[in-house]
Formats: sequence, structure tokens, C-alpha cells
Amino acid sequence: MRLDVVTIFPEYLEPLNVSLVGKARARGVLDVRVHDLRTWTHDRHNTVDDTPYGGGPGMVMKPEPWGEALDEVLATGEPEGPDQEPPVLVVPTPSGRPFTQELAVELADKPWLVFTPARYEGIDRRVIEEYADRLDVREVSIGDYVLAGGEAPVLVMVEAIARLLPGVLGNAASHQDDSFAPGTMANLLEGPVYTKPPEWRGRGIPEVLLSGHHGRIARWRRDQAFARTAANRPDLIERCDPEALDKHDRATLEGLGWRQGTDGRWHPAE
Ligand code: 6GU
Repeated sequence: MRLDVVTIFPEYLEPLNVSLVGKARARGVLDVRVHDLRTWTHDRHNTVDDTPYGGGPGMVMKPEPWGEALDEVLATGEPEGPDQEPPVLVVPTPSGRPFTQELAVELADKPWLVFTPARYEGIDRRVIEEYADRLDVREVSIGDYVLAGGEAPVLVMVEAIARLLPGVLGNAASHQDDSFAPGTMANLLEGPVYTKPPEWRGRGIPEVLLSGHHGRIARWRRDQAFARTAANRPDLIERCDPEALDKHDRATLEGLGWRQGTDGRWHPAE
């Protein structure tokens, strides 16, 4: 997979040289190219921003450097490479659609992604419109809080996507039961995990994990997942498909103080 990032802070993307993503690059699974937006300015001060039309606080990123940068990056697509199709343009913005595991899975299947993290109040709207005519453009937010720029969201999204690529995680099964993995655990958070030693500071580990009884272990893990999800993300329980719950799941939820409404959905009891 090829990834391009255009930014005024190339050094902010240094973590892409480290750990999982760094190793994927070293092994040739990922081709990451970080570009300095100021390369495509032509004035003495390398100006990338200006005051907003209509007034108001903050600054807006000028369209011309973005246009020249994106035209040049797009023109480097090699007809024989993974970049033979035009890229998906991922525009990080707090006003975008939520970045979810589902979107990570969708983007992990694309051969080429171009990210345009912005600073200030964002990029002149005409840039997004210009490329939306030619490319699949996704405006994406990583959560309900405001960051100073899109660089940290790019690091977040690239890590979420890279770990899904074949051959990046040691064990292909490691993301099968991720919290939020589509299918399997049906939107339950993962429960607690333990390793050696069997006793630490007087604390043992749940007996069932030592039993070697795979059925009982799987059941216990699912119960823990329900308990954690009900406590930390009740919205996920309320949204879940009631048909996906077996008799034991329903008993677990009732034990946690949940009740099934007339619509079949689960709600915390009053
Ligand atoms: Cl993608 N950008 C900024 N600046 N803030 C955010 C965000 C993105 N997602 C959540 N907050």
C-alpha cells in the first residue's frame, strides 16, 4: 500500500518510522511518502494561510499550495505500481465523518491513500471540491474533541489501517477479536487479559483461565466483555442486535441490571 502525507510539519510524522508501521515500511509492505506543503509556496515567507473571507477568528489554509502539492503527488502514480488507480484522498477534520474500525477495514483494502492534515481553521473549501470531482474524498474525524491539527489523526488512522494489512501483525488472528471488529464479538469491548506470573503482589488470576477448558474460558471472556461494555459503552449494548445474544448473554445482561424493552432492544433498568 502506498501512503502520501502532505503537511507543514513533516517532523510530526516521524513516528511512522517506529514500531509496527516502521517495520511494515522496512519490509516493503508500506510505501510512505511525507511531503512538506511549503515546497509548493513561492513567496519569501512560504505562506500557507490567510484570513478568512467573511471575517472571524483564525486563519484558513490557502488553496494554491494544496493544489500544486496534490497535482504533483497525484502525477507520481506509476502505471505499473500499487498506485495505478487514483488514490483515496483522506482529509482529517473535526467536521468529518467518524473514523471507525469499519472505515479502517475499508481503507486497508485500497492500494493508495493520500492524507492532507491541516492546521489553523482548515483548508479553503474549493480544494476539497476540486479533488472530489476526480477522486474518492473522505473527510474524517477521529473523535468528538478538537485538536490543533490533523497530523496526530493521520498517525492514528495510519496505525489502525497498517495493522490490518496482510503480514503486518505477527498473527493474522490477532485482530479477529478486536473490540469493534466487524462480525465475531458483535461490538463488545474486549475483557481483561493476564500473563505470568500466576501471583503478583498477592493477586492471582481468575481460576477458569488455568482450567484448560476452552468452552468455559470462551464463555467467561464473553461475560467479561459484556460487563466491560455495559459499564464503559452502554451505547454499544443499546445498539446491538438482540438476535445476536444467546440465552446466557441475556442472563448476564439481566444480572448486570439490564432489561429488554418492548422493541426488543436492551436498556439499563430504571
Ligand atoms: Cl481529524 N482534526 C482535528 N483538528 N481535530 C480533530 C480531528 C481531526 N478529529 C477529532 N478532532
